[in-house]
Amino acid sequence: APLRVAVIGTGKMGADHVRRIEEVVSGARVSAVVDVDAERAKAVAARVDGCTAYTDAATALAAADVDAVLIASSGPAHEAALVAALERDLPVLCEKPLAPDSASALRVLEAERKLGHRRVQVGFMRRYDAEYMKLKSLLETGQLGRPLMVHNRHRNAASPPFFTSDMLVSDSVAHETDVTRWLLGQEITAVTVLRPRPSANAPEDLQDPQFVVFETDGGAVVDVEIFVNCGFGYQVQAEVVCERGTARIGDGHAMVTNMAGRWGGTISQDFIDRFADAYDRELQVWVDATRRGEVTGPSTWDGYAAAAVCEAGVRALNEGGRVEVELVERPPLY
Ligand code: NAD
Ligand code: ISE
Repeated sequence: APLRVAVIGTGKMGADHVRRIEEVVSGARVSAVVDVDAERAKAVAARVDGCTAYTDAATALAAADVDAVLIASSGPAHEAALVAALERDLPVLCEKPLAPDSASALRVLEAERKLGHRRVQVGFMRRYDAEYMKLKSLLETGQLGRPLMVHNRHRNAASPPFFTSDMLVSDSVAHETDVTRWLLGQEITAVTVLRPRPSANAPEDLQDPQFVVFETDGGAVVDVEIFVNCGFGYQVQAEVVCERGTARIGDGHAMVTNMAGRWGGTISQDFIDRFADAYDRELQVWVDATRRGEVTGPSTWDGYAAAAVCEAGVRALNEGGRVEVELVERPPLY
């Protein structure tokens, strides 16, 4: 029987994940949707056969026809939904960030540790992007030697109205914290944030762009250009510089056209388009693992580590200088 999923949060990501489960992923269907905005939940439920709309997550998770949970509400709402799901021992796919701060992430970690087995996968979907997967495989062969540096560029066409300077780090660079830890297999130990003079095209008072530097416990140095009002499109690039060579992804040259004395191509305009395949693969892998009774992918530990790095990053942004990352001891469960 298909996995019956409750989707919590039916905004931009939640609604897209409902469509994905119904139309793309095999072995699952959406049996419940939850949103504090009742009308929004009802509108999404109306598009799916046998789907009930709720306004309260705990009520939905108590329903008899819910086997698993996908959390796509706003970051600050994640902890309550995660704890409610863990109390019922339900498998969870939780959109990034796991939690908005490290204390909140630690409470989730503690709830899962008490349960005694992993139940949570965090939605760091870049691990399922074909280009990032290729890059990771190449690094694992060892052909390039030891990674010394990573250069990342993370550009959004425009930031949403609620975006703050802190969110460039906590919401956007959150992805590069996970990419760094996953690609290098190292923890991030310190963060520094430089603040170029803001773009005239950024909303007033938004520190955009920013230049973030990570140091790792393996001695690597990683930089991230985060620019969320670049205007021209959505671009995510990564170049790993190793002892014997370099590898770069994200140039987006799927098709190059030649016309009228020029060559060129198009640029994605948002993450829904750029990472469509990654989200599809992420959900299919989650559904398949869940049906086998397994938990794979980015863990609660990965979500906690990202939260701790982002917290240090926000401090570095606001206080200046280099801020060290303090992690608790890694529990044996992870
Ligand atoms: P959104 O604002 O469009 O949607 C969030 C929805 O959650 C809203 O409909 C809101 O009413 C609802 N909500 C808020 N609190 C709730 C609660 N307590 N219970 C139920 N519903 C609640 O935001 P979004 O862009 O869809 O982002 C949702 C999540 O996805 C965030 O965690 C965000 O960081 C993440 N996200 C991930 C990616 C990615 O690339 N992986 C991209 C964008 C957003
Ligand atoms: C958003 O929440 C995401 O997760 C996107 O992947 C990222 O590019 C964007 O900057 C974030 O705000």
